[in-house]
Amino acid sequence: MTKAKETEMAIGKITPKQFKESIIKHLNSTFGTDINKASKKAWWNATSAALNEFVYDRLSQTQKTHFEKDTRAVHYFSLEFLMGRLTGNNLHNLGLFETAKKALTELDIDINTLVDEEEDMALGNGGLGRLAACFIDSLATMELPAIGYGIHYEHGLFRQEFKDGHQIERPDSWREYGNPFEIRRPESIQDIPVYGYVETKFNDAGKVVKEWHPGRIIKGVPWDVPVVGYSGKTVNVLRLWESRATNFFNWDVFNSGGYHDAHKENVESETISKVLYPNDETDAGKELRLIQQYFFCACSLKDIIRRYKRAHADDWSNFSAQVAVQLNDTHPAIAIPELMRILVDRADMDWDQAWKICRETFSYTNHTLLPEALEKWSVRLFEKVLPRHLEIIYEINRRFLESEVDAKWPGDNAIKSKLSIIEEGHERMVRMGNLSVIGSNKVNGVAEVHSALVKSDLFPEFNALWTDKFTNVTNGVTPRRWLKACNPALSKLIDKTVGDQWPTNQEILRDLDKKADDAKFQKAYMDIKHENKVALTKVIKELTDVDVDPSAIFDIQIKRLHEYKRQHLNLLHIMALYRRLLQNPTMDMVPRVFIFGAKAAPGYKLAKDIIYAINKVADKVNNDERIGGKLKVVFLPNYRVSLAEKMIPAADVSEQISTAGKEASGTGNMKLALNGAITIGTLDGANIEIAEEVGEENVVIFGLTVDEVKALKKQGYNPWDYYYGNEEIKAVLDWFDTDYFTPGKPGELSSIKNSFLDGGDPYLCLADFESYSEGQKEIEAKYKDKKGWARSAILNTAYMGKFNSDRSIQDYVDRIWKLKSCTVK
Ligand code: 8GP
Repeated sequence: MTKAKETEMAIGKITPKQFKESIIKHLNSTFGTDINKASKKAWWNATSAALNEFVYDRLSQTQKTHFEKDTRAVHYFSLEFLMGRLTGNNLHNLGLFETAKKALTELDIDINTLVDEEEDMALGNGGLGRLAACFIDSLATMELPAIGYGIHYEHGLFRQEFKDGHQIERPDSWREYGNPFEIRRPESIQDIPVYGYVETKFNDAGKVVKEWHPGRIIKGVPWDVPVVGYSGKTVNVLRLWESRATNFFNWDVFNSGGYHDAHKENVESETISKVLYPNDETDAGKELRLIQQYFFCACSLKDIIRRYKRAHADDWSNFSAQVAVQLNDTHPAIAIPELMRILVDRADMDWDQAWKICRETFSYTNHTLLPEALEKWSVRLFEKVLPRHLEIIYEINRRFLESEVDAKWPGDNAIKSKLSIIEEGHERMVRMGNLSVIGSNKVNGVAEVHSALVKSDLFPEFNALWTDKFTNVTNGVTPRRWLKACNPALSKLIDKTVGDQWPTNQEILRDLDKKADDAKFQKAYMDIKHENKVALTKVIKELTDVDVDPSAIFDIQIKRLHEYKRQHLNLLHIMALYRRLLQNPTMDMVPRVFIFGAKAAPGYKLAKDIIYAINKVADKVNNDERIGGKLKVVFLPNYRVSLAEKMIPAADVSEQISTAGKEASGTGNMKLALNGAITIGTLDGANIEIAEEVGEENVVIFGLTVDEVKALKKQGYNPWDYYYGNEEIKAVLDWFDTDYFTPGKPGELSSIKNSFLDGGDPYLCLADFESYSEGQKEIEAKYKDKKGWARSAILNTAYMGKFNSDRSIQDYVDRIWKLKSCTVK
């Protein structure tokens, strides 16, 4: 049976006419309007409600089956889930997209306009959060029992605007007018303690016990977002916790005239789920952040235990056989001492037995090696917010150092202090990375090279202690969202060529290689690329008022703004190209549009300066008639999942130019290559594996390798050598000090030049510049060979099977979770 057929059976047959009737019914009886006066939002709401009829049915079937079969499940703990929009995704996964499209067309509504009504669910910053979203899509698609746990932020990642080229942050109010894809579950509310003190006392049996007297209780209200697997058979949930005050209103205080005081506790409690921290790869280090982490972990563990007890009562012996918890980075590491607290203090379990359960339950994924991202909390703060957890951490640490470390390195205090969860120093700190490794059963990095560096550079002693603990799971992306839904024309061409089974078995795309040299197929493939570029051209015009030519090379860099990702290396090269054009306006050059999308953390000054510089260079270049439109630069504001879905299908070139050793994996690199963009990249993260899979002749690799970066740093890197050694670099850097791009305001861009020179160029942009510039020439030469380019693009689509999130999830299942799929009737 084909997948399409199975889907049809799973959700029951529904005709466009029936779907249309359902939409009208919801318009009338759910939203109190009618087809004559419904707003766009009302149409979208009614369509979502019609769609949800199928979702809820499958959701309860799934939950019933998992309960009856008492399945082992994985619980994905993540502070971030960058879901994007759900309407189109859920329609596709249920096999209802075409049906809905027809139904809406009959109602004179364009489905693409309709789905644009949905705000992105931007409960994440970047790679880590989007990976979590791809993973829960795969888990449901592969019919694996799984729950995502996170925070129901009232405001997701800020909305970015540009004002005179500067980034301005505005609040994101994604659910201001409600959101049809979440269900509040008041029946599963949890009470969470924080602050207070610990009392040591004797219990009736004369044993020393600890009692935590919390200073405050916060209420956790769960919201469930259904996660619809492709084919719609399994619908798992993403459970997100909203914080509320327990004493909703303090009437005593209110009656005595203290209105503000009465509100105070309310406000403080609700602040916890108010807003997502907008930092990507940096540590916020704030009290509220620690409370956020504890709040969602504690709610989730209570929820898991409540569910476990329904089937197993007070028998804990099966707990770790039933429950796997994956810690998405160290952010949820506090779950480890929390489970210990529940087992030892509440369930009265003996320490060793509790510790065994903990270690069997948790696993930890590391997503970055950047030191500024490795979380540490001051002992002082811990003592204030989570006093009992601090004691438990001390005890975990004492036992670990005295038994395991001392057995391996007897008397070696240097190693002990390195592996200790507590960092001694001026301010004593709790190292969440060490806690995560010590309390987990497996630790994984997210691409081969990254996992190797986790072992060799980040945790070498831990690796010596437990070699089997460390493993790799290379990231992946869901082809349902990142090809089928976002690139419908290419998907149809693929369906026609290799059949329609590829969304659940991406290896099938490999068969496209037979068509890579077929002139007719090449034309069809490149025509679609062109149409996607035309569509993006309109978006660019709308967002920036810049006209770009769809026959130019669309060269795209989309990712968070960070020095290590080197958007400023891209900028240096753009300025060099511009300069070459000014010196030689008749220079033979394929017109190129450089397209950026990136948000900078609000407190990251240099990142914001880079955005400003790109915008200023763009203004100048785009309006300079001397260069005859050969070069355009656009920075699209408010980069987010839904904008990525419009940009990726239109990309010719994918910029993956991080300093080698810094980008753990990257996932945008995978989405772009899957949609036929040619990568220009360093040998970093998953780029290395992409090059292996698609073939070195179908990517352009440049720059220093991980080992060369290390060697250069060791030998002493001096950016001034490149400044004085390369006339073009010098000229471009000096340009930043002038007012050429900021008329009347010289020096506005100097911070960028300074970062390269006085700042020491920590990410080696100058060292890699020449090689990058050569790489860009290679891109251009390749592009001129139309047939060769089409072949490479097709082979990129064909050979990306490995980077499918279903494969990643299968690796997690095999190497870490040992989970079995479960068919839902
Ligand atoms: C990112 C990595 O930078 C990226 O290479 C990788 O593909 C992605 O994780 C998924 O594994 N890391 C983060 O987004 C990250 O560390 N963010 C945390 C601070 C929020």
